[in-house]
Amino acid sequence: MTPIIGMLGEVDAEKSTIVQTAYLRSIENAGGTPVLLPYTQEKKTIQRFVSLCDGFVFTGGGDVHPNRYGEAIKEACGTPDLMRDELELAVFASAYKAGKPILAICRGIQLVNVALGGTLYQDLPTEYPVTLFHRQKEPKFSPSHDVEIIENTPLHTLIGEAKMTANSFHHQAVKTIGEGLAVMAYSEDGIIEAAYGTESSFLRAYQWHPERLADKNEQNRLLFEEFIKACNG
Ligand SMILES: [Mn+2]
Repeated sequence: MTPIIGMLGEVDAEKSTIVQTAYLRSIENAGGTPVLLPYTQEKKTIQRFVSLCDGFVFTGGGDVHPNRYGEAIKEACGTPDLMRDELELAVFASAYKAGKPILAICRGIQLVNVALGGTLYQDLPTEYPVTLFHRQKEPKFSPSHDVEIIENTPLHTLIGEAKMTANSFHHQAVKTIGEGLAVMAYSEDGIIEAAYGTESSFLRAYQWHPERLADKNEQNRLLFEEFIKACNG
């Protein structure tokens, strides 16, 4: 039986839930069966969804509201996604407590970091001396800046190299890291690009979009294969 992977997608103004096919294809290619949680405020639905799924993917999208990490919203912050914040923080708390594998991508790393007590840069260009374009102009399937992998981390064990290929579509990033998380990759200009859970359950979080690279790039494909393997365990 293939593991059932619970997908957290974008919620639009009409409360429709959307997930981009690149995420679904990456999960399917790695051997998982994706299912999407439609937007809900119903606690029972969330609990049943968490018990049903073998693992969870928190996908990209809009900004987490800064009040979730104790800051007033600044002008350069994007429009916060309040419905997603509420739903995803509830799903994360429940899934994390249950010890189920979690893969967090782009907004996902930010959401997970905030859920674990960390903070974010609300807007990199106005708050951090970036020297790279973290909002690349090239298409999503084109690599941009590499990331530098820290030794003695799960990513280093998985990839077996000091660098890997990434793309970059973010204006926010992790500022202070949450409790139970540790950094496993930085960009050349010092932005946290990947983190993992140091507690017992499998938790991997990436600031870039591996789902857009996995088709053609073995390193990025491995991220999904590692996750699905954990969900099978
Ligand atoms: Mn980046």
